[in-house]
Amino acid sequence: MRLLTPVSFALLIAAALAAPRPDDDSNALALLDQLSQEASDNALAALANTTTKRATTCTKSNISVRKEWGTLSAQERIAYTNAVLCLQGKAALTPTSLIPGVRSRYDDFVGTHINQTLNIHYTGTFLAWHRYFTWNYEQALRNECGYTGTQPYWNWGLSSSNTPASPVFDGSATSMSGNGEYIAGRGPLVLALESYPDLYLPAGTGGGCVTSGPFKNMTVNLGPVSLPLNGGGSLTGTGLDYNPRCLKRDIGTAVNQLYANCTSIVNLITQNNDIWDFEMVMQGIPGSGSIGVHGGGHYTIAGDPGADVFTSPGDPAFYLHHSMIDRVWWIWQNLDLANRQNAISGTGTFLNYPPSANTTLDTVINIGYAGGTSIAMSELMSTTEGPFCYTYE
Ligand SMILES: *[C@@H]1O[C@H](CO)[C@@H](O)[C@H](O)[C@H]1NC(C)=O
Ligand SMILES: *[C@@H]1O[C@H](CO)[C@@H](O)[C@H](O)[C@H]1NC(C)=O
Ligand SMILES: *[C@@H]1O[C@H](CO)[C@@H](O)[C@H](O)[C@H]1NC(C)=O
Ligand SMILES: *[C@@H]1O[C@H](CO)[C@@H](O)[C@H](O)[C@H]1NC(C)=O
Ligand SMILES: *[C@@H]1O[C@H](CO)[C@@H](O)[C@H](O)[C@H]1NC(C)=O
Ligand SMILES: *[C@@H]1O[C@H](CO)[C@@H](O)[C@H](O)[C@H]1NC(C)=O
Ligand SMILES: [Cu+2]
Repeated sequence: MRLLTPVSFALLIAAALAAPRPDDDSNALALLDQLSQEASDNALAALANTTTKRATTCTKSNISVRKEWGTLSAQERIAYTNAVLCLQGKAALTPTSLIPGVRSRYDDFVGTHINQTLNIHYTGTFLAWHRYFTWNYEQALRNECGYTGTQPYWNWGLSSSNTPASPVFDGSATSMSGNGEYIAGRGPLVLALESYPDLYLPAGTGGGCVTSGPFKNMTVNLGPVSLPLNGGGSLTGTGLDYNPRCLKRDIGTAVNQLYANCTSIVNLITQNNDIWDFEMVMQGIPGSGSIGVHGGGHYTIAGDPGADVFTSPGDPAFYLHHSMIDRVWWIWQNLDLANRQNAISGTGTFLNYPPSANTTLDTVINIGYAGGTSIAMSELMSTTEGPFCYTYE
């Protein structure tokens, strides 16, 4: 038997005191596991099917498996955060003549996301672009920082009854760092989207600089570009200028529970047969009052840059969140590969404003200096074809 340290004992008490998971959400957690298992079985069957499989070097014996943060050993988690710190210490590839504020290889990813924000959210490329972006980040950790693991994900449903106690955010040495310092008297986050009513989200229990865990000394260099009202921080022109500041978070259980619980994940997967419905419900249909699981994860982290749609990859937790977004898409696709593998809907601009051409399998995307090459959507639809060779557990 392992002895509990005072810290883990305190966390156990905190977890026990937290609101218990409602029974229906426990059922949804079991259902989500089941859907994921079915998706995994189908993905591996498709990989073994020589009739349909494209020529690729990905095989069942060398496919890599992405795992939930809480299932990784302490050593594996620390190897991951060490690799992220390594990336933050390496020189940027982006010329400062293009993005003056970049100071690290890590910032290449943040800068690219800022630069392309209005062409990669509420667009036909949203899911595939972020799949490619997150994969290239994983590759950079592996190829440039000696990381030998895979990109972990944060299953939001596991933390929805007590987010700050989650192994992702508990502030321990094996977490992705904890909450920001508590700042009293803040109002709700106000999300404003032109011509739609404002959306109010309950403030979290932080608001200030992150004070614990591997990223407590981290400096955020780029952005912010567009923080919600009460989001903390201030604008610096384009967001591409050098603006060093601490990493702020405003983690709270309320947003996690309202928008990214197990039931919301299962409903998203099972109640949306059409790709348009699936990706809109996932991101929150404007005017519906919902921010979807995508917004749910982002605004659970919140803070600066977490609550800024443009600069959000400036918080390292972004990549665990987007790996889960990718996993949910992967589950949805693999439950009906024949109809969903290559399903695309949407255009090249945010909510089609200004109007632009429909995204198709031939649409080419890029992730700038973050890495990779320009690549067609058709290469990004399967996690075992094109550049990819991974699955989820
Ligand atoms: C391979 O895919 C084809 C076409 O979808 C299907 O008819 C066949 O049953 C699959 N084979 C196996 C072994 O699953
Ligand atoms: C997987 O293994 C095959 C041989 O079984 C090899 O040809 C291929 O390069 C490997 N692919 C990856 C992505 O490691
Ligand atoms: C933060 O920086 C201080 C001073 O450089 C250092 O002593 C400390 O170990 C660092 N903490 C972490 C978690 O990196
Ligand atoms: C779970 O999420 C759904 C939809 O996102 C929401 O309607 C429901 O109220 C949430 N459950 C709890 C306990 O907040
Ligand atoms: C773009 O997609 C919409 C929705 O699927 C469709 O109605 C429209 O005809 C498409 N436009 C073109 C030019 O293909
Ligand atoms: C920003 O995006 C534009 C195209 O939208 C591209 O031409 C430019 O190279 C990008 N800049 C960087 C630094 O990626
Ligand atoms: Cu994004």
